[in-house]
Amino acid sequence: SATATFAAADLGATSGRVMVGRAGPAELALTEVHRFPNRPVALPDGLHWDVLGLYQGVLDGLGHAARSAGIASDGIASVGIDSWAVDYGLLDAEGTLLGNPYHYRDGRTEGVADRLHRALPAGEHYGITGLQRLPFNTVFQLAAAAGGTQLAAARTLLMIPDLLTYWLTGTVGAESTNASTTGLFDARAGTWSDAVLDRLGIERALLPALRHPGDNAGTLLPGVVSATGLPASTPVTAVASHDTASAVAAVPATGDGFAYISCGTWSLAGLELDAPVISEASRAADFTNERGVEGTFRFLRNVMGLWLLSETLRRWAGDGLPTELAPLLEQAARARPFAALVDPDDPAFLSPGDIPARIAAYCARTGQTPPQDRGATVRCVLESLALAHRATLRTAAELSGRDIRVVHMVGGGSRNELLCQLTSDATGLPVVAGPAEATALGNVLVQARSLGVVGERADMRRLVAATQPLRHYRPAGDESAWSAAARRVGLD
Ligand code: LFR
Repeated sequence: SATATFAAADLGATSGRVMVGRAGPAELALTEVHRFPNRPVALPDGLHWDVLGLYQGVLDGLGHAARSAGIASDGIASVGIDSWAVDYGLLDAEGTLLGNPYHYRDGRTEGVADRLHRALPAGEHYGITGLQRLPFNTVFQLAAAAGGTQLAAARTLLMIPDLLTYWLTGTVGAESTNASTTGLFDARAGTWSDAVLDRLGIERALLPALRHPGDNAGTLLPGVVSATGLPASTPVTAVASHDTASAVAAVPATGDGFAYISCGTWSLAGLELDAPVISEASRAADFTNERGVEGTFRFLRNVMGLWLLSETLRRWAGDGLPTELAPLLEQAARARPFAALVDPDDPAFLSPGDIPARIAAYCARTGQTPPQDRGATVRCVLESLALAHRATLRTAAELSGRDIRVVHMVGGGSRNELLCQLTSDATGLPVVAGPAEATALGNVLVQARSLGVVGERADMRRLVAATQPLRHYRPAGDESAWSAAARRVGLD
């Protein structure tokens, strides 16, 4: 089967992009045709996504894709959309969006999980969903909205990629990799959980029928055709619409025994499994069992990730300081090792704000001297992340009974050479870094698979490994120094 051209829209927490991807049995190449900022908006009722702006960005990007594919002459074979998980829009009986979707970092879910677990105990909830307890899981957001007028008027809940798909095609569905992040989904059965819905008094009708990666999600509405110049017959394909699921689909692993860290705003660190691991131990360690392509499970934990760095840079930019990354990373590389360490998953770091001040406060609270300059602050963030990567992968191996022989770092953070080297040093494992655009590649590959131009998961991975530039790191330095550092910050 021949090569084909696809459009992949990938929305991240700080920017969205539309890529044109060429894929075939021996070919895989991406071109970015449009990138636009994703800027959350604080309203009096909380922090929101500008979802109309994002949709417009997708339309503009599809217009660019249509024009660039026109040059390649075979046109766009299909369109796919992925984004972060958990967040949703509500539609009323007429299919109109009710209000602006909330940002998962909005503070209104504080304390909600504890309240909800009085109605449905945490152990029982986890036993069904296998989902790690993050304060912003969809189920907790819905509990925070309970009793409000919007939820009362709502007839349909759509996760962000499903909402954008609905605007493109008019079809309603719930893509399964994203549905598995809601806390309303039965991990083993792979369906919405009637047990959870009943216990929480959530109407079953609110949740659309499931779609799976590769399913057809309709063709373009007339307004979309005129806005983009794409033919009306262009299909939208349900990809692994949870960005992490797409990224893991494109991990260039060529054998077993691999772990992955999808490094972006978050570090999603764990393993791909054929069956979920749902036990008291996995719950205590806060491991999730989210759905991947081909019925796989992503057994992982969310580590706070490069959010700590990007939010630090945002603060420094606000102070008028230079925030070019390369010189800061050079200073960090020269800074004294293990001078100050934090647990990146401390809840203090979750909400937007002055991260350098919160790091200093954490250090003061734990009897450490706070980082004295900006290089030291960046070093503190990256070493702390490497320690969290190490702890998370060790726990994943232990809980699943798997051996890890190699760590694949994918996503934008895989460009950060210092983070990759520190992760290799901390884990004592070889690290393969790249591709940085794993999510968009996974998006394209699932579309290509659906059209039969590439094979199954192992073939997709071989194709990524054969076509994308990768960087290799070997563990260096003194392992015992990392053990001691891990003990110091409680990450052993
Ligand atoms: C990564 C991600 C994570 C999810 C978080 C919030 O972009 O999708 O997998 O836990 O964002 O949705």
